[in-house]
Amino acid sequence: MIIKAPIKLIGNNGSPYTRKMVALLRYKHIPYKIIWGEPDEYLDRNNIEKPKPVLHPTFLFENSEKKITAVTDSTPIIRKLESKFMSRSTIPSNPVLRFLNYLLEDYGDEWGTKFMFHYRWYDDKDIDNAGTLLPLYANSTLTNEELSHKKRKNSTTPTWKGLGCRIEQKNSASHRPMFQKNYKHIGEPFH
Ligand SMILES: N[C@@H](CCC(=O)N[C@@H](CS)C(=O)NCC(=O)O)C(=O)O
Repeated sequence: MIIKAPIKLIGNNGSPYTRKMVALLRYKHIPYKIIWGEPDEYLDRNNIEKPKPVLHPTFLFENSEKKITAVTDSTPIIRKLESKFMSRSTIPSNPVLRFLNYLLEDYGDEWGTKFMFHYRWYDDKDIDNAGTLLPLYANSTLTNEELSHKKRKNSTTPTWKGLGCRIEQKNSASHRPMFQKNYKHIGEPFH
């Protein structure tokens, strides 16, 4: 994999992982070019083989034959970027701190987002808000029909199944107390 600046990625402003990676690129002063939109649609339009699964953000690197390769999953991508762009490191050199850093990152990635997605997709007013904002973040020139179609798709498709927070939870509210309790619990140290 050839990693060279400017780093190209496709993402959405409402995606926490996109925000995480843009923050990292900015912190490390790595030049980047972000394509705001749906990675799926961009890859189709440009005949680029899709990673499995396609996620926000999707990075576009080159392989050894200079072919564009779409790559996802922020944690290993951060480690790849660190090996190429060493200044302003985000990975502690001390092995104990490095482990804690990895643990916190993994907790944030795998669990912090569960609360966020739960609150985003649980109540009708939140579904309506996120269902409207997310497609418009990706493309602010959508027609009303296109926006309605995307909103319908968002509120009926269990998009978040890989993240353990599905739209069907609306019908089975069993996880809600756990999300609320844990959300308050992790917020406590910051109050
Ligand atoms: N482990 C991945 C997770 C990325 C992820 O789940 N992104 C969400 C949006 S924030 C996503 O693309 N979900 C599926 C979808 O939108 O279709 C990472 O760290 O990059």
